Amino acid sequence: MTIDSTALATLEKQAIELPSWAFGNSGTRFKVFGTPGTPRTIQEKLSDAAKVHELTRLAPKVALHIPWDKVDDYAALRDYAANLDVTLGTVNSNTFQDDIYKFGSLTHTDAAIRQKAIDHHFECIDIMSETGSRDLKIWLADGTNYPGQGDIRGRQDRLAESLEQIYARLGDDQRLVLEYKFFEPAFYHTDVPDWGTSYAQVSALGDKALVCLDTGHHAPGTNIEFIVAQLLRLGKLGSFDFNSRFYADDDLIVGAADPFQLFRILYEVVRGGGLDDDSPVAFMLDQCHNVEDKIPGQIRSVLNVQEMTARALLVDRDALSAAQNAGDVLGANAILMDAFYTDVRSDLAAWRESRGLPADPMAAYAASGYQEQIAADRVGGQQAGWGA
Ligand code: PSV
Ligand code: MN
Ligand code: MN
Repeated sequence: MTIDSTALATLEKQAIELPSWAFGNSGTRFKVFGTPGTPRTIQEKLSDAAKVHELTRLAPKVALHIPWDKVDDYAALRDYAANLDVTLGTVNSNTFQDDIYKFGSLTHTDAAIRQKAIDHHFECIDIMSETGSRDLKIWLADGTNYPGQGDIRGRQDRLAESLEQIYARLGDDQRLVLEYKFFEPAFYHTDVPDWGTSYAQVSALGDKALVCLDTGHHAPGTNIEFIVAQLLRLGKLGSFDFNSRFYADDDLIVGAADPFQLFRILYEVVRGGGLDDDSPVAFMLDQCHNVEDKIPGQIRSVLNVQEMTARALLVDRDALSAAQNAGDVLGANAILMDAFYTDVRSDLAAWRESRGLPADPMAAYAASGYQEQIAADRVGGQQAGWGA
């Protein structure tokens, strides 16, 4: 099986947004290991992200997290990014690290605290207007640890009211994506635990509100591709946070833990029109690199998405639906598996070369001298997030 020209045209347009925080040092609650060359500023994070894009042409946008990436002049940051041939993407809000949000943010019982959280989102929307970003991504740590601790129903109602105010502030070309996560940091209940809750909340808001699906935010065994198919069918899949997991919200390199799952997800994306020109779906990474180098970690990630997209595009959909309609269980399964088992790496390498890109972006990065340069230039790099 080879990748045909229609598939190559789709692959050529593929864009995967990188998270600024992936370039900072991160770790577990046990230890954050430092890495030579870690960026000290958002400008340095942008230049690292631009390197990933330069070598792959897959990563033209960088997502910001506020306040981690706060600056005085966002118009200047926008220009800075443009000079590096990248643009500023999704703005992620953050109501999970301040003491006042200990018992919730948009769901809090105290109207003054809810207002503070709403104001933070207003600030994010103002930033989006300056950076030219389309999407506001909201992930809430809100939830409880013990049965009875909070009024689950009341919290939903307050969430809906808070989101309504944030939604009303969006510009015509701006959107809100609501991310769900089944647990953590709250362990008994989370206020937006699943796609159904996110869907119910964003549906009440309007067309500019959609669901964000983070692949690491489901219970083990969840059929994520089914959720993808359903949200695409409903026109409410706004974005992906791609990463992979073995156990909880591991934030490992996408496609590392279960390449087949990534293939199945991307097949449903293709099937549901998620790669079409008018698709509402934004593709983002939400990863942290605890022990591996960050820039090659991001290069590996976007290449994994590209490879699995290429394999998903190889599925012979006519033959598949014929087999499905004929009740040919094993035939249909074989058609899907044939595409999954096709190694597209050498075809993609040749295609990259034909476009003036390195055949092997990982090797090209290692040979570029960039890592040595940043290690020498940057002293005292940042932690992802909290140290930023
Ligand atoms: C929460 O686990 C999450 O996936 C959200 O997207 C946050 O904004 C992100 O991680 C960064 O910590
Ligand atoms: Mn996420
Ligand atoms: Mn997460």
